[in-house]
Amino acid sequence: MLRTIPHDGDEATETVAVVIPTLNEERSIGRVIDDVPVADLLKKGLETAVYVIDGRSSDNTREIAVEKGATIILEERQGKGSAIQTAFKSIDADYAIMVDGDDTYPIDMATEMTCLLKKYDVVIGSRLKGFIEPGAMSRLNVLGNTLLTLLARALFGITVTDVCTGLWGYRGDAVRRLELEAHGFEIEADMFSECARKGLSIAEIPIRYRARADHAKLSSLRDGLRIGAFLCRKRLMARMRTPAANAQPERVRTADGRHVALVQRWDVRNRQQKWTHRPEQTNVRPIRNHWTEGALSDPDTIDEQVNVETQEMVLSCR
Ligand SMILES: Nc1nc2c(ncn2[C@@H]2O[C@H](COP(=O)(O)OP(=O)(O)OP(=O)(O)O)[C@@H](O)[C@H]2O)c(=O)[nH]1
Ligand SMILES: [Mg+2]
Repeated sequence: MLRTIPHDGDEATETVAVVIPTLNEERSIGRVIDDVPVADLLKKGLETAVYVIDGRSSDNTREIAVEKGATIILEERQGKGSAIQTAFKSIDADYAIMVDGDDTYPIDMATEMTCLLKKYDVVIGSRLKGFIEPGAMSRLNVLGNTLLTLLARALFGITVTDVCTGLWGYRGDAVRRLELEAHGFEIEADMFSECARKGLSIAEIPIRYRARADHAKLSSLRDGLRIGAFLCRKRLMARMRTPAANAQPERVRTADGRHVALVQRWDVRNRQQKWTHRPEQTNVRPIRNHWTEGALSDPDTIDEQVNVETQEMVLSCR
């Protein structure tokens, strides 16, 4: 059930779900919920619902979250990834913003993120492109995050600068297309590789990263190695799952509201899964006659492109 934070005035036409995974975050959860820019979002026509996906906290996390107007979803299974999977299956909103509950990420940037989500499927808040406050991230973690990001880029061919960030924004359609499997701290690597596999367009905004008031649940070395191994496994599995020549067409809505039938194709050169329309099943005609490499991050060419060699038409699925 969707429970929205009360507001006065402006009319909302779309919805945004703010998703916060928590495990014993009583020291910070109140501030995170307070910082959700409900009024600003409403001015942009967005009604906000805050969901706290709690993994059996033994402190007052849930009580505080309820007091602040959030909806609690209890996740019995362990791990941040389990919480995110449950949230993404339960919510049905036009946009979803995922943010950690330890008050280290600027959730007040949600409005800016939803603006970008009008053009992109996914927005990532990048700490490494932004500013890391003193004491917020150890040198080991800076190194680990940088190495994991370079690995993700090399494996999936998409340029992002902070693959492990805890601040992500999604269009609702994009959330429904993710096939997530990670239960622990590999969830961001899973989200990233799914975005790559599904050919979703990704934008980044630089963010300020704050220090945690409490101790972290993540273990730098153990979880870092797990995340690296997860990225490699996902890449290998993606290779084995291709090409999907006999895949069933899927009906999706493009940015301008049309419905088109798409089938999966494997784009060997870019090592990514693309979505290719079947001309006989749609009335969509190519609007461009060139292939733009790296176009995943270009808002002006993202909607429809044609590979002149194969005559495949690639659409972003919004
Ligand atoms: N539901 C649920 N949430 C969790 C679990 N483990 C961690 N979280 C939440 O996931 C978010 C990220 O966890 P952190 O411990 O901050 O991990 P991190 O941000 O990667 O590590 P730091 O940079 O050291 O803070 C926080 O809001 C946690 O409360 C879990 O088992 N279940
Ligand atoms: Mg944290």
